[in-house]
Amino acid sequence: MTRSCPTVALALVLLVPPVALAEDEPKAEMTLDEVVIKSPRTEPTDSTLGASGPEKADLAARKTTTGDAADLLRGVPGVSLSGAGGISSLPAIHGLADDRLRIQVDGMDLMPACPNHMNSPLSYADPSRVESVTVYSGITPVSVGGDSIGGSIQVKSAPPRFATPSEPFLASGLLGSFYRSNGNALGYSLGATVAAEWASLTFRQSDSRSENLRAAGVFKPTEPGTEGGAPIPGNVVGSSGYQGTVRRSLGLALRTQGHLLELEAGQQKVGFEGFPNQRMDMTGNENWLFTGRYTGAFAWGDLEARLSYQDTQHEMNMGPDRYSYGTGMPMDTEAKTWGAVIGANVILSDRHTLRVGAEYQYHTLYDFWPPVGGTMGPNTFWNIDFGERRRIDAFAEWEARWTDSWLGQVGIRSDTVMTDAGPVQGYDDALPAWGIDAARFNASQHRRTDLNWDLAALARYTPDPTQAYEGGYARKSRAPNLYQRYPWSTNAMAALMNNLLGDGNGYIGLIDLEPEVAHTVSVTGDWHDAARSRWGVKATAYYTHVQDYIDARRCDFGQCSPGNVTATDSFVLLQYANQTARLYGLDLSARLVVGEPSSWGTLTGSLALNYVRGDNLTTGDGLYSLMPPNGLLAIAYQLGTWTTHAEFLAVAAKSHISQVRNELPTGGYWVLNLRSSYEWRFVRIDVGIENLFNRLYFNPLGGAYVGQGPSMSTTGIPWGVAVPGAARSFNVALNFHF
Ligand SMILES: [Cu+2]
Repeated sequence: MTRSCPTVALALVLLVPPVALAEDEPKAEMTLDEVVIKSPRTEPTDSTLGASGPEKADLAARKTTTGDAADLLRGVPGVSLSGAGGISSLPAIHGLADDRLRIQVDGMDLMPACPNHMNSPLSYADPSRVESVTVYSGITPVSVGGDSIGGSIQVKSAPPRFATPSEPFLASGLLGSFYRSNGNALGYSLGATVAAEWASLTFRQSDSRSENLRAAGVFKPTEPGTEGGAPIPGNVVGSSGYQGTVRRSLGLALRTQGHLLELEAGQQKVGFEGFPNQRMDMTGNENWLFTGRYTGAFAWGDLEARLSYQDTQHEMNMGPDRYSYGTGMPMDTEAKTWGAVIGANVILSDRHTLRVGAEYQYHTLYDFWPPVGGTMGPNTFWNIDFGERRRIDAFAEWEARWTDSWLGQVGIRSDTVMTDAGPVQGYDDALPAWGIDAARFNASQHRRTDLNWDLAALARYTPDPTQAYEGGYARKSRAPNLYQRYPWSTNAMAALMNNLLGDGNGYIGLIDLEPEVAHTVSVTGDWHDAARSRWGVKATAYYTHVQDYIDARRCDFGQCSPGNVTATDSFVLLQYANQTARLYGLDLSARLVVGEPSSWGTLTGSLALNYVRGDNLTTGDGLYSLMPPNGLLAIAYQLGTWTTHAEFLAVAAKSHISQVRNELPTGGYWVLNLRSSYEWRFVRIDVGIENLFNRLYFNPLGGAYVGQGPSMSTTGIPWGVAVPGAARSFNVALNFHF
């Protein structure tokens, strides 16, 4: 396969201006390791101040004690996490979440396949494998954006390890385990690598499980979750446990001078994952992922090509904390996604780089609910039958280092997205509850093609080594997903099962939805000492105007009642709608190191403050699920390989809410976390206490609590209870590597 790749490279060489080849060879003396491992020009990370990520020490500590890869983003300026299942939190950047962001795991765009987006892209990432997380929260370069209106998140595993001439055979392994007292959560990870100088074979596996989490106080009545079952205590978060979440992968990497080929087969399985803010639980998920990736370094620059295939079988039903109604309610989803990406960084000269690329993605989805009898039979209910989403992208981005202090970057990108879905049927189309909506949907045209384009332009001024300023403008667009266009039933039960937001409401799709188009201006200032080792302050201000923002309106047609339109204190049925929105805000982060790395150790203080505001300009409503003003103050003490952290998080009350959704306000709170780690040569031990003072609080992005009881009707579960944060937890992790 290595032989065929130069052909692709050659084709690309022919497309680029001859100046690229006429240049002398700036990379010729670069060693192989530098080329394949660091790939310094593959990503524009160092080109934008808007890119950030967790501190290395934070990442190392977090990844050992969690089964949820999204946890690794905690504390990154501008990022907040929406609660969902135990291993599937959804990140938001500057108030934009889910598939408004481009989230890539090892360069792949993994597709969720579920009417609740339970199997989110990051739920497939094994946190113990993650080596780096890059968050593009400012002006996102078009080379890392596309089909999104918010920022981009890139989660990456460690690059393959090879032997060296001095040590021609390499074998390494790792074994780790963690325990969290809240939920009795337990997890392990293991891995082994054998490698020669030219080949490397790696196996990784991890597994985690947790019982239901406890809140730090009573937040709802003590009642049985299921018919005649044992009462669920008032402080226990129903449907928050998970088990059997296995992730395993086998990867082979081959290299020759300047060329790297990586092949990987990965499987993710979930036995059960509860969702306290959804009306069902994931009772099974099996995801297979096959990928091939080629990276090559040439005299003219570097080239990357990727192929991927994702196959998902997803099952939902009522978990043990919910009414089963005697029959349960199976809901199945089958999806396949093919992806191909090719991209090149062409070094035009010492100061000019051109990035070009093309992407193709084809996603198919079948979402069907087998019959259970009564009015929910005798046929299978088709929520989405043969849903298709096809995306074809191309981009070009030019980066110029005009002088040592001025950098400019401009990029343009075209995204064409086609979506379609086949005809549907209800459980029994002879019944008006199913037949009328199905006939209406089947009579309409389902195919839509969106011609989207993005533009990003930014400039950076670095007057001296202690300060830098960056500003820019981006136009970004995103086509609706299949679950925003095609769910068709106005029956309350069916609509309640279609919910991407965790607000407990029901949603009906709208085929005529237009793509969202966001216009963002953002400025960043970065001040620090010349070596970036003692102190730093970074501030980003942003303003985004979104045309055709996909918000929602109350359903006033089909089976929706007049009361649904006016209700202010109940769950409601909604239909997606294009409206105009605006978001703006400020991120501020600061860092100060006190003391020399000497026998007394070093003390580091850091502070992150986030503010975001979002308004629907069409209706005057607030946008859903925006984090109220919040701050994180952290103090770290490091002595040799012993590090101790104290983390103080303060969050203001959430009062600016989405009224159309009857979103719940939440109160202000603070939480203190402590953690410590020590590393010997082969061993690392982490201990921590989260929520040290055992404070009862409600995550403003936790959604509505519908984790127990009769969840299949709008009124079955009391409205007005938010999902609480976790009570105090003692955590410990032990990791060996050799
Ligand atoms: Cu699901």
